[in-house]
Amino acid sequence: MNNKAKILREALASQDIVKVVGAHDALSAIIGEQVGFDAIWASGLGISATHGVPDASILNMTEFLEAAEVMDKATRIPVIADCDTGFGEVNNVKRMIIEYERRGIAAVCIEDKLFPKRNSFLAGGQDLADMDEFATKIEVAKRTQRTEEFMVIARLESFIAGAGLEDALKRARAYTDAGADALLVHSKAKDAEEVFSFSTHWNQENRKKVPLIVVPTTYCDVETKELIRNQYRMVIYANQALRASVSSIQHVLSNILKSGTSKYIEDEVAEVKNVFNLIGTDDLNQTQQWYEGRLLAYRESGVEITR
Ligand code: SPV
Ligand code: MG
Repeated sequence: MNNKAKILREALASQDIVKVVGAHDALSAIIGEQVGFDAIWASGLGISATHGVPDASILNMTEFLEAAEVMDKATRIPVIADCDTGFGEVNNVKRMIIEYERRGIAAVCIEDKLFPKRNSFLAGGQDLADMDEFATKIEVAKRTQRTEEFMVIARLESFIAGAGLEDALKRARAYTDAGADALLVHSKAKDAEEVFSFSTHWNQENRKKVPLIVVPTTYCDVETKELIRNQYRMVIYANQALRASVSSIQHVLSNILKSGTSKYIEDEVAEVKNVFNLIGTDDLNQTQQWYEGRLLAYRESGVEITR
């Protein structure tokens, strides 16, 4: 059984909307969990950025998987892995599913663009994958998974590529028929009209009702209650943690150099104690204390530790 996938499915079944935060490393995932998000999005952009490379299929599957696993191990909430286009063709998707599922990742998301993909917000055109080829990737993914709970999310890039609502709906039908457990409807519009037009049309169709997911980056003024009203069941704040750390580090470091002291930014940065708490230092100390007490007890009783 995949416990975290079960948790994710239960959240989808019981909550109005599942709130997911994009993370780029273990620490951002820990903070996301601490402030109350339901799940982690192991962001392709975030992981690429922490490696200092563009979000353009530069890192390989193993590098993305390791980063997602680090986030998973550091938290108790489910991790949804951004797997770009599935790292290649159908046999790459097959291996991807085996590896991600084995490491306890709750869900993977693949997008219907061509390899090598480019980040959806980059200027210039985007090349969509052939619909039937992508549907077959989804089908092979679902046939490959070993646990019932593991989820495969199909990401629709029709709006990103400028292909429009009809294309998005047609692809959504093909991908859900192929077994997709959820649909991520991506958009880089300035408002949520596009993604809302999709959900309105999609929900009018008498089809399998898979959960719909949004990533409100460019239409950042949309509110959770509007997403719920428009039948979205999961929201991913994909890159706000990454952008927050970039702007904060830029501000703090340049201030230190400019002013020749770190005193002006001292009140703005987290205390070291706060960092210690986030990375489980209390637990480490407790284990050490327990160990020392135990050792003393053995020594005083004269019994040798044999186990
Ligand atoms: C990511 O976080 O890598 C995503 C979401 O795929 S976005 O960059 O917003 O397209
Ligand atoms: Mg991505």
